[in-house]
Amino acid sequence: MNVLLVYPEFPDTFWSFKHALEFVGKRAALPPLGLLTVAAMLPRQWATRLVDTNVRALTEKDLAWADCVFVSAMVVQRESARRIITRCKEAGLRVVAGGPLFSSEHEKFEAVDHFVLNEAELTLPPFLEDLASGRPRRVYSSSEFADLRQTPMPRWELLDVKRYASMSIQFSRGCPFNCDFCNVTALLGRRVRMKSSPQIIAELDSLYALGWRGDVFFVDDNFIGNKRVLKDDLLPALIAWRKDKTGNQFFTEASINLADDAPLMDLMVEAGFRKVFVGIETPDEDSLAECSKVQNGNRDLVEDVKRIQRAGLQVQGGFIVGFDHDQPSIFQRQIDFIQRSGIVTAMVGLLQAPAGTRLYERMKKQDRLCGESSGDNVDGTTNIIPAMSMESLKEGYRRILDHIYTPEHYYGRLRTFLREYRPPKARGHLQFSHVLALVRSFYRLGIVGSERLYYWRLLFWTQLRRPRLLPEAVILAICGYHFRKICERHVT
Ligand code: B12
Repeated sequence: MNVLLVYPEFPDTFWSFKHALEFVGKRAALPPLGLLTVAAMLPRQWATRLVDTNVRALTEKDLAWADCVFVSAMVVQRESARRIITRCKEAGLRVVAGGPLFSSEHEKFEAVDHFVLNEAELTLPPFLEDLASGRPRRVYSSSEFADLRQTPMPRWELLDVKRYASMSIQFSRGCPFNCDFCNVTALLGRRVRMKSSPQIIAELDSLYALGWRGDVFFVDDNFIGNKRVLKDDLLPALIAWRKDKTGNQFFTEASINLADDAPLMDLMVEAGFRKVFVGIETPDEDSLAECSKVQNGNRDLVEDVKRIQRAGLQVQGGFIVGFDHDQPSIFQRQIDFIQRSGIVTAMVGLLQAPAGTRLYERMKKQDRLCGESSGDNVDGTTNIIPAMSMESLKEGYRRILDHIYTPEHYYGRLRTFLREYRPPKARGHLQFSHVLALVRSFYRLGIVGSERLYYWRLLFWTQLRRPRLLPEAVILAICGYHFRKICERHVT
């Protein structure tokens, strides 16, 4: 059996980092880890080939080679997934689909032959058995959650790693918190399930053996979901692993209570973590209570962010407007919060209700759903009829984006961050792509860009005050260019 694993294209969004990737000469930010993991669960005698359409086109030759196609996608890839499925069916191929898009809304994809939903560790084996006996069903799903200690090592060798800005690895699934707009607890549960440290070390060894020295994203829903295991087991193992290595910096996602645990932050930094994405959502206490984001309530969130930055971790933040409790002042409050916190990579979105979430059920009951969620909450759309008028919401949202990404405020925030951030002393690993990015940024941002004045001021300021942070300053200036491009395009 020849199996073609196909990953649909991401639209041009905040998260695609497409305009920043041009600077480093890469095609995609991250690889399709779900498909790489599924590939490792297929019978050994099957031939597998991966086409990540974010990196290269799906060709007629690929289709002619294949007997069967496995497609994976998130909701945000819906349209590209549809086009790929149609093409594969026209080529007479059997199509098997899995991943978060299909687990959330498989009934909308009539052309697919088999849905292998939820976690493949549980649903793929029965599908493969039935296929072998010639009686495969159309839908395989499970309400159980998998034991990640049984998850095989992803087959990274199927990738052309040079085309990616970062690699990804997964230590745990699930999140102990229960924010009502988030898909994670619906898809993956509240119990944090973990791989063992030896599994993670073996995965890192395998990436290192492939020659990977760049960033690695721990794609956990909440990396600090089980702090005890991190402190006693995984982080000491990572620290030992890194002793004789160069490169390979880590980043991840975690909840804000990370700021309460200085020893944990120190261990993470020692283990090689440099960035953490935190769902801040809103400075408004009532809105936090509305969405059950209890972990963010009754805290000084700006001070929390600064504590994490001072520990040596750059904070990226997610923000949301459109809660029922949001007053007209929320837009300016978000702007003030973002600017004061020094969160440079601030992803601000409109509240959306993805199918399967508690928010979706609440909105349905109140008859306030208008269509399906686009799957990308930073594209300026929503499927909720907001409490304030849609016009005021969109106008206020536009105002936030117009403010925080303009060169004046973006570069100002960047400096706030550089002042606060205490980077760890660590051996860097200079890559050709970094030199390329620097040279391209000189030209695009420093010569032809409208931000050139701010760019050179930042570089001189950093060289004078925080010379060790020059690489961060350049990378973040490049990200700012991407954010501005997206703003111009997406928000109407
Ligand atoms: C890494 C990640 C990203 C990366 C994407 C990298 C990439 N190339 O895929 C980045 C940071 C870019 C990203 C962005 C976004 N993401 Co994201 N992301 C994740 C995260 C944290 C990990 C994904 C991952 O690698 N998992 C590890 C693999 C092993 O798991 P998996 O892919 O689910 O695969 C398993 C099963 O699903 C199944 N499976 C998967 N594919 C297939 C295919 C077949 C054929 C079969 C049989 C089985 C199968 O088997 C695997 C093993 O069990 C998940 C959360 C999560 N825990 O999965 C959210 C998640 C996928 N993202 C989500 C969202 C909403 C987004 C954003 C839209 C955020 C936003 N702004 O609102 C953006 C959109 C992207 C864009 N460019 O616009 C949602 C998706 C919800 C949905 N129903 O689609 C998730 C589930 C998180 C959440 N909050 O709910 N994301």
